[in-house]
Amino acid sequence: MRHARRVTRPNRYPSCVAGVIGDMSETNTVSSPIASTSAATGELLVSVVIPALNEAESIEACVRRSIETMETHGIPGEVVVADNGSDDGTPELARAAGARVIHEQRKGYGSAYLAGFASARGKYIVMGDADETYDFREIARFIEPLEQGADLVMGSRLRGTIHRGAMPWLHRYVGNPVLTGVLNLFFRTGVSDAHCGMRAFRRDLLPRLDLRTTGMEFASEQVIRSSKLGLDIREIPIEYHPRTGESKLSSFSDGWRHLRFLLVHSPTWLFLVPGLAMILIGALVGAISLFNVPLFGRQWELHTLIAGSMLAIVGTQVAQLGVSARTYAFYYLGEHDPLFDRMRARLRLEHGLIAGALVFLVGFVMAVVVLIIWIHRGFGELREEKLAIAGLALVVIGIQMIFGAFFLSILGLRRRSRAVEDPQPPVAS
Ligand SMILES: Nc1nc2c(ncn2[C@@H]2O[C@H](COP(=O)(O)OP(=O)(O)OP(=O)(O)O)[C@@H](O)[C@H]2O)c(=O)[nH]1
Ligand SMILES: [Mg+2]
Repeated sequence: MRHARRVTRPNRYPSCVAGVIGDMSETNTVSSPIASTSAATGELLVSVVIPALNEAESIEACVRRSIETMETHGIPGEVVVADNGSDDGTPELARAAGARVIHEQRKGYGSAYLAGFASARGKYIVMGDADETYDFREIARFIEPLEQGADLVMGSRLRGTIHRGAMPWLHRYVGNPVLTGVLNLFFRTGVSDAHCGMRAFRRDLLPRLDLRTTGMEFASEQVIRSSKLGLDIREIPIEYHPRTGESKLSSFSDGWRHLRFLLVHSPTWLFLVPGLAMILIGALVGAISLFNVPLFGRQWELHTLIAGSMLAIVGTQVAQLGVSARTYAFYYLGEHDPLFDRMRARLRLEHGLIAGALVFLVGFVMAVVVLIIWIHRGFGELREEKLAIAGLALVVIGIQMIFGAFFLSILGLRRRSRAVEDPQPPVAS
């Protein structure tokens, strides 16, 4: 472990990551404080859960190393191997090495972990791959922060050491940093290596974490859910070694599953940010054309206005989906959302209806002006396309806003029926 280093630079993510624990040499002794705690309570302190799919070459070493490490540190523990129908003897080898093997029918890394967690009995669960990439002699380093109050301890390969050949270039410099960057942009977890497979957490948190994903995106789900619950997440730098056996990770399909998971769990970034950007750009572009503002030395005519109107209409639809998704998450998924909560207290259905009606009215007046001009010209030739297009866009947007407001109100019905069952102080509807 001599390459593992203590990270002394200022914490980049002060919001969640409470600390970076130092080098393994500090804890790799028999007199570890962990030993005395567990001895005092007599409970099973650690379950090492290892998902394994055809890892015959390495599973024994992983199980043995885990058991030896726990013995060395006096940690009462167990090793659970979660198998998914390996056909190379992995379960038999794991059992012979001292693990309890469980079989999960549903395929996937996440499914295997969920089954392993369900059968684990330790106070803490240590997670790690069956391919010798992670060093199970580091178990004690993961447990110590948990004993000091952490909820989730993440290994960080990017802050530790990635040995030559351990991670393909594409994952090292593109996949992992980009997906971790997106994850932190969306969810502000403060974790530097969100896909690191070696981690440890308190088992009693499982019901609150409510993890569900079945594939490799399970790694992201656990970090995001922990962060959303405001748990104490800490990181320790670890080493990452070249794999034994064949990788089960598929760069593009698993990368896409991760990205898809991040998007569908962040209505703000999936809908609201692009929707509002489209409305803003559409309105700006439309106004430049409608009011004949010269830009870049030329006038912007009908086609510009059509493009601007389209952007504004589509943007309104997308933003409205975002507001609906956040409303849904708030009422049905129990997600805490301070901004939404503030808006909910101030805005009623009627506010949405009035805003929609006003936008509709402006558009309608534009259409009436076009009609009047036409009548004045004796129903002759009419060249008021700009006013007609802008009016049409505003009428469409206004109608969308009116029905969108009703839809939000329908989503909120659940809150009202709950209030009937369990009377609470009145809140604005
Ligand atoms: N039971 C079970 N285990 C799986 C499944 N998919 C992956 N695993 C295990 O999960 C761990 C992680 O998979 P890996 O193939 O190592 O993926 P990775 O660590 O992201 O990629 P590498 O860097 O190539 O190791 C390994 O122990 C696999 O054996 C699965 O469908 N079922
Ligand atoms: Mg691996």
